[in-house]
Formats: sequence, structure tokens, C-alpha cells
Amino acid sequence: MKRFLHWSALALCACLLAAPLPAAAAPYKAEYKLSVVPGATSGWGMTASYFADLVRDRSQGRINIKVYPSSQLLAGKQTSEFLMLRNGAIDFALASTINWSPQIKELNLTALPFLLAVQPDRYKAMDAIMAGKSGKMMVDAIEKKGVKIIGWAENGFREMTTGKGPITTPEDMNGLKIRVVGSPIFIETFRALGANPVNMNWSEATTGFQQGVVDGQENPTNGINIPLKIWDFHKYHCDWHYIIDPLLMGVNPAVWQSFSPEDRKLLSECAAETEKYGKALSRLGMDDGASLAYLKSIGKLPAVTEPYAFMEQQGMTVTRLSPEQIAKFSEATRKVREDWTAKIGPELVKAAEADMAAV
Ligand code: X2X
Repeated sequence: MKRFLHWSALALCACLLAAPLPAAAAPYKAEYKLSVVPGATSGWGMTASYFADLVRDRSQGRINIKVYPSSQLLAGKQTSEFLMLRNGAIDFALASTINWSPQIKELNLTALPFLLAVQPDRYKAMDAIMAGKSGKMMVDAIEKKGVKIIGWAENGFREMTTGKGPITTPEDMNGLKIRVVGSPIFIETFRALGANPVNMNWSEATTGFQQGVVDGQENPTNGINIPLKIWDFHKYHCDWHYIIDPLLMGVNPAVWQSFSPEDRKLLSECAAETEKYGKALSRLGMDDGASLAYLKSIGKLPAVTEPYAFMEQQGMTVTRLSPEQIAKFSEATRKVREDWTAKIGPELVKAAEADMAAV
């Protein structure tokens, strides 16, 4: 009996040594919190859910990410997101460069007014930044400040909507009260156009639109304006592409380190697929048809596939500015670009220009 116990104990030890620990044994959290500023039905919210679902599926439920939309984890204050992610109150965030730009000045690059709007192909220009040296400089700046970045996505080019309009020249912006995000470059851009910008968190903006406390706002068409039914508040849409907000998939560094190397690879792969989905949602009906084909191919076509026609059906007047009209707005905001190039770092702006020129 004694001998039997001895041998069986040895055999058990050998087994334990030989067998790799099952991944399920890693001390993972029961739930990882992922922050999103706008609502669940925004393109941005849908992109976050796509990521969470993909990760849950591919990890067979080992990594359970829960999306918290509508700035729930931020007590409504969207510019606190970076700090909360860094200090571990949040595990993941699918975040806009705009909301993190008060802490990381480099993220104002894509908020330089009309920098991308005047490029021959604004989407290719954005892709070139994300894949190029300037994108890497932006990611490095974030990681230096303490948040791991595993991928990009896209909220989209931000277009104007107003209750007064249409807007076709910079003069049309004169005196309009416009809701903007609490990031300084926005105030300067709208003042340069003669408008009267007011800071308002997104969590309060819809109520503000309802009550008519502002004349207008700017947000991406597919991602925000259509899901929000902006025509309930504003009848005029002006397609001016003045800035874009790319999104970044950020992870708290301690959380990132807690994942096994295999799971880090899995998460990065899911982030890369999320980028394709998020960009396609943002660009649907606005590019050469590639986004439509992609969303069809993965069986994820949203209800609205022709955003301009759809907004017109809802009673909006849609004005799509010509390159010549956009050039006038670009000229009117030249000083903001120059001032902010100095603040952001001329090296970064030069790198972005080189990245965009190479496409
Ligand atoms: O506040 C906004 O306008 C929004 C939802 O687009 C961002 O979070 C940048």
C-alpha cells in the first residue's frame, strides 16, 4: 500500500510537471471594463462591442470584456478617460484622440483644422498616418505617458450640423453658438471662424440640443449624427471634413502584462480586425465602395448604407462643399494650424505631411 502511494504520488508529480498549465488557470478578471464615450448604438459603441464579442469568442470566454458606453465609467466627463485608464479604474478604452488630447498634446495632430480635408484622398491620408511614422509617434507619446495601445479604429470625419444654415462659406459661421468638446484647439478653431464655441460634455450635449442652447455641433455622420437622429435638432448638414477623430484601443499596462503572450497576440489580432470593421462603418457610403463590400463580406451591414440620401429623406439639407469651398475654410483657420503645429511639435506635423504625401 505504502509503495503504491509512493508511486502514484510520483506519477502525479510527473504529470503536473509535464502538462502545461491550462490557460484558464491564469488569474484573469471575471470582467474587464471597456470605456466608450458615446452611446451603444453609435458606430463607435458598435465597434467596441465588435471587439468585445470577437475576444470572447476567440478566447472561448476566458477574456470577458464588457463595454460601458455613454461615458458611464467617467461620470460623464470624457476628458478624464485617459487618467482613469492609466490608474487602472478602467481596463480598456476605445478612445478618441480628441478626448485624450488634453493630456497628450501630440493627439491634436488630427484635430489641426483642414489638414486632411485638403488632401486628394482624405481616407488614404488617414490610413497613411495610422500606418506611418506620424502614427507611431502618436502611439509612442501615449505609451510614454502610461497606456498600452493595441490598435486603431475610427469615429470619422467630423461634419457640421446646425439649425441655421446652410453653411457654405466661413462667413456663414459668424456668430453661431456651437457645442464643442472640452479640448482647447476646438475653441480656437471655431473662434477663428467667427463662431461662438461652448464646451459641453457629450453626456449633456443631446439635452443641450433638445433645449436649443446651441445652434450647432460637429460630429461624424455615420458614427454619431445618424444614430443620434440629429435631424430632430438640426436641419442643416455641412460636409466639410474639417477634422477626423481616429480611435485608439488602449489597455491599462498592468492589465496588458497580466495576459499570457498567446492572449496578448489574440487581443492584438482582434484589435486589427476591429480596425477594419470600425473604419468600414465610418466610411460606408463615402468611399469607393470598399467599406460596403467589406461589411457585406462579414455579414455586418448596418441599416443605413447611403448616408447622404438617408439624411435628405429625414428632411435635412445636405451641403457637400467643393475643394474650392473647403480651401476658403482652410485659409480662415491657417493661424490655428500654425499655432498648434508649434504646440504639438513641428516634427510630428512634418512626419504626417510626409506620410500623407507618400500615398
Ligand atoms: O464629444 C464628442 O463630440 C464625441 C462623442 O465625438 C467625442 O467623444 C469626441
